[in-house]
Amino acid sequence: MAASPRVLAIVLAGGEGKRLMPLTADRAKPAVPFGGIYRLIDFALSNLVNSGYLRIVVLTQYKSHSLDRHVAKTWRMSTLLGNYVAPVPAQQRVGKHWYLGSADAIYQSLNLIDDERPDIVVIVGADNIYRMDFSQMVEQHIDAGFPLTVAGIRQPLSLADQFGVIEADEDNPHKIGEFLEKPTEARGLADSPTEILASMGNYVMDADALVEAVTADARDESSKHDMGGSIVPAFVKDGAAGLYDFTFNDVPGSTDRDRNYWRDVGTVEAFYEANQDLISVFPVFNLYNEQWPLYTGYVGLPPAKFVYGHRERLGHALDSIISPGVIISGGEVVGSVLSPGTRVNSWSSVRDSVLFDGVNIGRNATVNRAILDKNVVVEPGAQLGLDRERDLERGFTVTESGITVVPKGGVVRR
Ligand code: ADQ
Repeated sequence: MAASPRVLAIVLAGGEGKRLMPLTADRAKPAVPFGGIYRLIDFALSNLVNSGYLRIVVLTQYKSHSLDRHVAKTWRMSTLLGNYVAPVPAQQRVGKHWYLGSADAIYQSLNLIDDERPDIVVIVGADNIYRMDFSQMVEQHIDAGFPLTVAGIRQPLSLADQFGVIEADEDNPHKIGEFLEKPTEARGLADSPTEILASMGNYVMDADALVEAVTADARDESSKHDMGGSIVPAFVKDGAAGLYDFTFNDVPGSTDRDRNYWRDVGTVEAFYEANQDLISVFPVFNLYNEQWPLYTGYVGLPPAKFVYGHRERLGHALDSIISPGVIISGGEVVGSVLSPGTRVNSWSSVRDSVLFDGVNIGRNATVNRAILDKNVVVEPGAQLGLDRERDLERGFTVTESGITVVPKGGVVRR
């Protein structure tokens, strides 16, 4: 292989995100807003770009309108040097069906690999929050010599059924010995019985091996046609899968606290927790690392504004992230993430919550441990997140740990 291989990146962005409902009722999971100004996909794309990989195709599928618009608007690059971030909708090139799974999505888009003729393909999911230098993984991939390399990270044993669970080869730490996709039962690691080694859903592959594997998989009618469920197990069975330990990934500017932070935000609970991770005083995920910037769309809004309000309740926000275009007028915001254009009016209180774009909190309203989707209106005097039964009766989703979710455009009445 050439000293400096030609790399194509594929971002798998077609997942339905059922467990993130109702936040995915109207948008693809990678387009879900996160951390005020970002969308989930911005993290994967920022990592690729910062790693120096500037030829990127984004495979989209379900409810992809807002995702396509975001990618096209935010991530358009000068094509002068042959670089691009291109959203590619389900092609139906090889049959009248949508993508069956992530391996089928790649199979249906093989023309992109034909066009680009890469040596190596970096395949990443679009729903995780982290910083990672993929070039370090590519380096190990080339050195170790396996046609497929899977990135692994330690995760709690209790989450084993949500991940591909990896066991390293006994003699070679850079090789996968066993792999089970979302097993109902798993055993902990020898040196840490409460943890497993989980696949991060990021793969580096030799391009020819990828083409061969997804083509063979497409012919196999018993296959689930996804990377974790079909392609990875096939390589592991042949003793041909490498393992990249994310612990060794070193991103410039990361702190002891946030080095190797990675969250799968597949559920509402995990999504909420990851938002909270941004706002602690010493955040476990640091948005302010300028050596590995996180890019997103410029919203073109004025700066955030805090209005004095009334003597007994000054407009303020503490331990919170406040985006452009927000006006906090005589209301109180604590422990929350506010997206662009939200309004918080007099005598209201917003605590431990995540507000998407354009949310309006009326006077005297109280919002506690809630996620409010785009343009939600909380009427003056209304209460949310204080009485689980009441929130359920009003048709809102309430998670096991008591997070209330109000869907896009919802109205919270008094
Ligand atoms: P999941 O995330 O559950 O597990 P999957 O639903 O296949 O697996 O999603 C993987 C990625 O592919 C996501 O970014 C998703 O949006 C995208 N995707 C899914 N179907 C697609 C399709 N048809 N077209 C385009 N994109 C599609 C995976 C691995 C596990 C691993 C976890 C880590 O299978 O082994 O542990 O990721 O989060």
